[in-house]
Amino acid sequence: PKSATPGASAEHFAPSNIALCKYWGKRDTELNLPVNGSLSVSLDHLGSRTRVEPIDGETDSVWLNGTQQRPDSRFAKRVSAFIDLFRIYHPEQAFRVTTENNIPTAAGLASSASGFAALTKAMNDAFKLELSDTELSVMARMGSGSACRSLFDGFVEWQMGVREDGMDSYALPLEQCWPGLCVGLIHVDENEKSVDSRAGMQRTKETAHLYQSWPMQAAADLSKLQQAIAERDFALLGSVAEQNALSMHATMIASWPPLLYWQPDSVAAMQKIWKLRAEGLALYFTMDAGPNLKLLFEDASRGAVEAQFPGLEVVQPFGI
Ligand code: 2P0
Repeated sequence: PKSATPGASAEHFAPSNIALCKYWGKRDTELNLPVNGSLSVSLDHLGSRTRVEPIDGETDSVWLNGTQQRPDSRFAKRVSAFIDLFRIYHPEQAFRVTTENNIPTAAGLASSASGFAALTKAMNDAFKLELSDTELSVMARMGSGSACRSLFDGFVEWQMGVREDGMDSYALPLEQCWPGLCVGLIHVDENEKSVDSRAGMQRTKETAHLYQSWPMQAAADLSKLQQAIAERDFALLGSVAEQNALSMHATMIASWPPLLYWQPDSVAAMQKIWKLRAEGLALYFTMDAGPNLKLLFEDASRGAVEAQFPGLEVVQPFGI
């Protein structure tokens, strides 16, 4: 950051994102530097709206979905520590931070990604820092790794980088779009998960020998996804995303204590998808650190998919 003026109020929206090649494991836990590159698609209107207002007093006041968070809660401390990164010229300035998510919190729908991305944009305005998109992505990454991807719409690649200071570890939007691509959200279970992604990926890296093969899987999947997007090859996109998600879950299951985010309904949904696919429906899934599946299909199959999964919430990141 160059210079800064005393804080002003600011408000921004950032979309949630679903990774087709997952971020799982850090080479630096302080800076959120990933072991592997990842690639996601942003969820258009689903995400977080975050407002920051300078306030008198010594402590930040953090509100999430209408509820004030205790100052000593993990969430409020994480938000305040993140604002400290922007507060270097005005360390005394406290803020009220208000975040509204229109997605289920902590159910594998990455609300921390959209939340920290929106907060990054709001703090950039509050202190009139005029950071570039790349600098914003670096800052968002330090709040939550996947947040660096939520700065952008459409397909987004997070380049892992090689530098120790992390200045080359940020996300970039891909130029390609894919009209008609659909992401369907199945709500298996919206309860808070017991082990969050941050702890889960650390446990996996420390305890699962299987994790050693993960960087190779991710690197191969990343380049296949780039090819699938460039050639608009849906079978390739779907199959690579599904295998990548299941490979990540294999490393989780091989951790100790084991990390199995699946519920019986998650497995039932997988079996159903595999059966439908065998019958000719072009339908694939991905999953994050939670029990909910995200379906991948194209607009031409939307009617058939919705008939099989009543109540499905469908997002078309690039329109029809
Ligand atoms: C992803 N996940 O690529 C992967 C797939 C969850 C499973 O990025 O510790 O909340 O804040 O950097 O970003 C969720 O991890 O972790 C995540 P931190 P984050 O979407």
